[in-house]
Amino acid sequence: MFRFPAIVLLLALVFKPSFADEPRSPNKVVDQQTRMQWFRDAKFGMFIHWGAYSQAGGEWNGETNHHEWLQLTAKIPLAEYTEFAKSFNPTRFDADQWVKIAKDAGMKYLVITSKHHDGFAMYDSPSSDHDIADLTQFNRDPLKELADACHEHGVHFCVYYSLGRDWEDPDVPTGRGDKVGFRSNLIDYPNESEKDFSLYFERKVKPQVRELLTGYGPIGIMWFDTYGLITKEQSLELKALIRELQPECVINQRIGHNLGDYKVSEQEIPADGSYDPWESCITMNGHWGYNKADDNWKSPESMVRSLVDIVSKGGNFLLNVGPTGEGVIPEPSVQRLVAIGDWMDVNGEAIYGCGPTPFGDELGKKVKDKSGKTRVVGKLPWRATTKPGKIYVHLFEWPAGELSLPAIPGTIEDARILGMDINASLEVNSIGDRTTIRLPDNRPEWAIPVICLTLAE
Ligand code: H79
Repeated sequence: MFRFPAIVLLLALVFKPSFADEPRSPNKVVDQQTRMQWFRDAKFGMFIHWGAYSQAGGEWNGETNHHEWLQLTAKIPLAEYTEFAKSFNPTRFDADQWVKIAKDAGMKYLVITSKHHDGFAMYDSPSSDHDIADLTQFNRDPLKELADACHEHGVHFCVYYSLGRDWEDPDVPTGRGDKVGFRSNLIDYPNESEKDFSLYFERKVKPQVRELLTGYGPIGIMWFDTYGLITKEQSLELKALIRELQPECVINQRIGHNLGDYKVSEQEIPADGSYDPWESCITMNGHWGYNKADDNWKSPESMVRSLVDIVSKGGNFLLNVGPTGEGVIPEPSVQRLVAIGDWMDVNGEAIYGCGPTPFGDELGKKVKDKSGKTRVVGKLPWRATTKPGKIYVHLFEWPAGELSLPAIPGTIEDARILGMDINASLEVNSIGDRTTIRLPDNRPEWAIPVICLTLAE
């Protein structure tokens, strides 16, 4: 684990004056900052989409493009889906191994689907019989095992919960206007107008959120998805319940009505980091849940580039794996995580606990094309992250001869490449308002080398 106690202290000093003149209750501000601190420093987490649907590997009646939405996309009636769920028996599931894979990749938190849109709970839920304990012969609680393994290995254990969709419960209306019912189980519960969200909220959501926050030790994040038709009062009530049970627990924005602690971006990286704090969740291939036909894997290099891009914009990267119905993280995912971990071993200090770029021009500019669509033009092939006294420049391409940077906020005392010979200080020159750094002819053999600039006090 990378730890930076001195930096945390410095940051606290740096931030203090800006909070001092804000008209908020001091206790509340400290609480929020304390709650978010580990999340801000962590930067990199593992998302796990795993449920009864994983058994199918995306295949149903000859179609191979299904995923965690299997029940809906393959139009499976609840009784049939429930029968199918009964055969879920992930005998090869090994929580310690999963946590080790995440940790070795440099991930500091793990978010597992406790209940996806199918409404099937992946833990022993006292308030529902639509769960792994009641339906299957798998006589274990995977969430308990993962929570214990995470807590033992110092990884923040977090849970995903599908809030506004549940295809088992009869009272979950979805959509508005011409989209009424568009994500509902209309096979078993065709009458949308009879559905009463508050019945589902009281019967299933509140009890299950309580169970998750009382039975599994500290929960790092309650990661809600698709808040759907929840009212503001209900979101507030849910938030109060979480704050009461675990005041330290972070809540993502999908609790609804902008009441969460941070914003989520799904399958995309925003052009800049204009909101704060935030997280991008992204798949390694084209699916969240296991799809055995999907070989469209992203390269480790492109995923490291995403991580760097996100951190340079002040965000976190939540990278997904979709384990099989047997409980195995697919080998292509494991291989990629190992490669990302190798990069993190050398360059982690330029990621963990880092702030966003001190520059900004490298992110490009937003322009609207003729059809009114926004595009980003003029992006440069590098990103920057910061810590007090340091600027890290991550090179997506190796420039010939020298790297030219915009004006540096400070004087550079030393420049070197992380992971290279400790004595190999690089030559720095200031020309006008630009700074150039002379690079060695032989680039490091790994992708995305990082130049660490140390600034004079
Ligand atoms: O859990 C994952 C998704 O199942 C869930 N959120 C992430 C984290 C999600 N629920 N709704 N949505 C995402 C938004 C809808 C996405 C869609 Fe699609 C993309 C609808 C059509 C294209 C997914 C892919 C469903 C059909 C194809």
